[in-house]
This record gives sequence, C-alpha cells and structure tokens, in this order.
Amino acid sequence: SVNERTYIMIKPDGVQRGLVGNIIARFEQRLVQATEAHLENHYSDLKGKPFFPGLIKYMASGPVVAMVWQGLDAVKTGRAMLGTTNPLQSPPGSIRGDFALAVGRNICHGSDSVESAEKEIKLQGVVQYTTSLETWIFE
Ligand code: YYY
Ligand code: MG
Repeated sequence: SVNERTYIMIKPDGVQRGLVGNIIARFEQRLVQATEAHLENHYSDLKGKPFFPGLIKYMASGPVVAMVWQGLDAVKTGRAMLGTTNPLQSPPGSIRGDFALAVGRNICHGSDSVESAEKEIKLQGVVQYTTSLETWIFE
C-alpha cells in the first residue's frame, strides 16, 4: 500500500565508513515529527518573543531530520556551517546562506552553546558511539 513502511538500518561498517549521509540522501525517509510540547521546550529560551507562536507552528508542521554530531568544537563548527539566524546575513557557502531566504524559514537548526546542545539532545534522546576514525581527526 502507499502507507507501507520498511525498516532500514545502516550497519556498523556503514556508520564507521562515513556512509550515513550518502545512504540517507538515497532514502530521505529517516524522519521524525516533533510535538508542539517538545518544540516549546526546545525553544523555551524564546518564549515571549513575538515570533514564538509562528515558530512552534512551523516547526510542528511536518517531519524533521534530527542529528547529533560530536567532535572538536562541534557547536561552534556547526553554527559556522549553518551561517547566521537571518539568511540574508549568512555568507555564501553556509547552509542558510546557500539555501534559505527568510529568517522564519531558515532550513536548519544548530545548538548555540554546549549547554543548549546538552538540553536539546537530552530532549530528543539519542545513542552515542565512538568512530574508529577518531585518532585520525583529533590531536
Ligand atoms: O539559533 P538560531 O536558530 O540561529 O536563532 P534563534 O535566535 O535561536 O531563533 C530560533 C529561530 O526562531 C530562528 O532560527 C528563526 C526564528 N526567528 C524568527 O522567526 N524571527 C526572528 N526575529 C528571530 C528568530
Ligand atoms: Mg538558537
């Protein structure tokens, strides 16, 4: 049927060999939809801002893809890769600078500090693993 579901699992060798993105790009079905309660907690620092209700409605409007990345200065590196909150100020080459136009539709979230990353990850719930490439990447 059109609503039939399948379970696809990237096995340890696929994960260690860095094939996750490639495989997800082929399926683009590894999706979760956040509840409004989850999002209100996720964005609790912005409660009271004029754009808050619209932000929650937009974020709960469809499936999202949630990821956790670990590495040296992962929070700052992630933010640099995203660009600024407003896509207009995001440099070309950044995710928001290349793909987004409006501040309220800026494509991708990234934690703004180690503390908020810990909060957001805890809220989402994820497992942790060590890649065998680690000794090649970090000093
Ligand atoms: O961390 P970042 O996503 O770059 O910005 P935040 O200040 O945390 O705001 C979260 C989210 O809210 C932002 O990605 C878009 C939206 N938003 C908005 O719609 N209008 C604003 N003036 C500021 C933020
Ligand atoms: Mg933020």
